[in-house]
Amino acid sequence: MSIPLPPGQIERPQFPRFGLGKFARRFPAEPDRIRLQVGGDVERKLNVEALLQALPRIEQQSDFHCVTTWSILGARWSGWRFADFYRQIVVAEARPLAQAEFVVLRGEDGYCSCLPLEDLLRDDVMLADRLDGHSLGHGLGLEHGAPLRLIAPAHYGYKNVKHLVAIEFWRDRRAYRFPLPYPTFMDHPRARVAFEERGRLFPRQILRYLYRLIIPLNVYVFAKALAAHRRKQAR
Ligand SMILES: Nc1nc2c(c(=O)[nH]1)N[C@H]1C(S)=C(S)[C@@H](COP(=O)(O)O)O[C@H]1N2
Ligand SMILES: [Mo]
Repeated sequence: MSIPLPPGQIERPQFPRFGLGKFARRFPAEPDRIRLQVGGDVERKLNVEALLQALPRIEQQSDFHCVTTWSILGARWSGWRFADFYRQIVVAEARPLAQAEFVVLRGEDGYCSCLPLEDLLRDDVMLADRLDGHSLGHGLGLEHGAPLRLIAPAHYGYKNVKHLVAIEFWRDRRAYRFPLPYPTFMDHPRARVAFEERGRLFPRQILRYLYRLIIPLNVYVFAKALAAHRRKQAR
């Protein structure tokens, strides 16, 4: 049985390390150790790694769609459901202010993205610390976001922040800008795959075409940076 891919997507057999070029050479200092801060418009800012470990673990198989048009089918993630994290840790312990529903997610490499809280509370959104069946050992691996990443399968890859270190709940968008020097048209507020919300301003057909061209170079740059990092670590 083959399920049709979302509009404009093409299946890719191997899961590449990918992202914005600026972040290709940045790696987490301690890829085995989760450190996650909850902040923003909350009554109490908290480090939540111990609380996270106490939540029920879940596993899920889901497809992953990069805005540049490559898709990986059936990746097996494990970790914690975002909704459990939100209700049992954020609401109970950090206590967000009323309407603090604009969520900013930050990676240790300086990358960040945002999503409305409503989108993050879907059943298939998770904080993943493992990707199995991909010969990566136990963790996510440096390429796929160790020690912790967001998985939001209904949204393009660029909302699925890797190397997560902070999640902030804000009442407005002021605290957020898509990482410089990248233009904000690249960042759709929701970026839903099913609606092909690739970006802003430009027609999706144009973005499909332009983004597709950059895949090979991007995959190369990210793989090369990882190899260099591994050589440095081995010395
Ligand atoms: N911290 C961080 N998260 C990131 C990125 C990044 O550069 N840094 N790139 C995003 C993009 S554009 C994609 S497609 C996915 C790629 O995830 P992968 O490297 O596991 O394929 O990560 C997203 N999350
Ligand atoms: Mo992407």
